[in-house]
Amino acid sequence: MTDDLKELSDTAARAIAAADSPAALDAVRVDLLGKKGRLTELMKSLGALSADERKTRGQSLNVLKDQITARLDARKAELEGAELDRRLASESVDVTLPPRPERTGFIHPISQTVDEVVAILGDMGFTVAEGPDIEDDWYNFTALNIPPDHPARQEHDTFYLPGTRQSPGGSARVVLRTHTSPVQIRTMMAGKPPFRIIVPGRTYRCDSDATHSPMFHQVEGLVIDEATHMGHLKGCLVEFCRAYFGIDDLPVRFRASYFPFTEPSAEVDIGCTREGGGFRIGHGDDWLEILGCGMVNPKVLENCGIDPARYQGFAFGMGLERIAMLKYGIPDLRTFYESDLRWLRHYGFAAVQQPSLTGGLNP
Ligand code: 2NL
Repeated sequence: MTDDLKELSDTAARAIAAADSPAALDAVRVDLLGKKGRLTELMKSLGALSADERKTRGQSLNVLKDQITARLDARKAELEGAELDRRLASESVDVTLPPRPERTGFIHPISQTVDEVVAILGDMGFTVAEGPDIEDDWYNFTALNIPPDHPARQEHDTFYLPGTRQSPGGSARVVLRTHTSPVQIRTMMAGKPPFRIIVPGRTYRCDSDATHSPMFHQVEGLVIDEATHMGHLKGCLVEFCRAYFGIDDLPVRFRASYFPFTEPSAEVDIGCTREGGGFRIGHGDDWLEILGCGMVNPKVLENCGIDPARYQGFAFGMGLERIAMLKYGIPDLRTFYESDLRWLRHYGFAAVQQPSLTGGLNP
């Protein structure tokens, strides 16, 4: 290679190494190999040479061109790699960042309420159990000691689906569950005591007006063990009410009641003051009913194959819409199912923080 070509090779190498961006490198390429590039011009001047000179110089120019092209390619790959590293570093997704104010998703108050109830009762040792919405009348009524002529069993009150199926009591009619209790029946039949479960879920009744929806939600709880007594029921539910409403000294009273599946049975009221058309929860001379409970009827245990001489326990049930409306001041039951985004933005919850006793039920 002649001196002038060696010099061009060196300048080219320096210019390529000095190019610090793909654009700068492209400018170097054009300056060397473009239509009017320095190497291109040298190629053009070959025509003026003798055949012999043209051959040797032509070979040298081709070697130089290959060398420059290789250097350009290598530098290009280097710059692109660095550029990619820069982008990966600056554009990486930080999954721990809190959501921006423009977040659009909200947790529905029913889901929030389920999460809160699960956080409180989960802390006491309950686990969540689930079961089918489509049941039969043995699991939904018979096993629960609800007599054959009970009004709740009438077509008028319960959604019956076509057909029958085989169930532990023989042939049974297919129904949409009217409470979540059949899940507790299934849990007791499938396992061995002790049981400590809560069952949140959808329930269905033929009822539709300002305060009743044909589909609504319940959460029920069940504790079965060898020495479980009414003191446990009271302690558990007083603690639950106070934690759920966030009022340490919330007045709670147990009022005798009747359910076929519990004996004795009670309804639980919390203290409130009525003022104007509404009320304030926490103190005062009035009471507001919020749940039903009782000691599980021995007949129910027997129906599930559990020896009532050895095991006993308590159960409770409440409407999720009702306790959500009371806590969050939602005035109309029907709005829960209208899927109105303005309503959800108003009553919904941020989709970040799960309710917990330590982190807060509704942070
Ligand atoms: C209410 C009252 C209640 C139960 C539900 C239950 C379940 C089994 C056995 C015994 Cl498997 N009891 N559940 C007990 C008492 C009350 O619900 O007012 N619910 C909205």
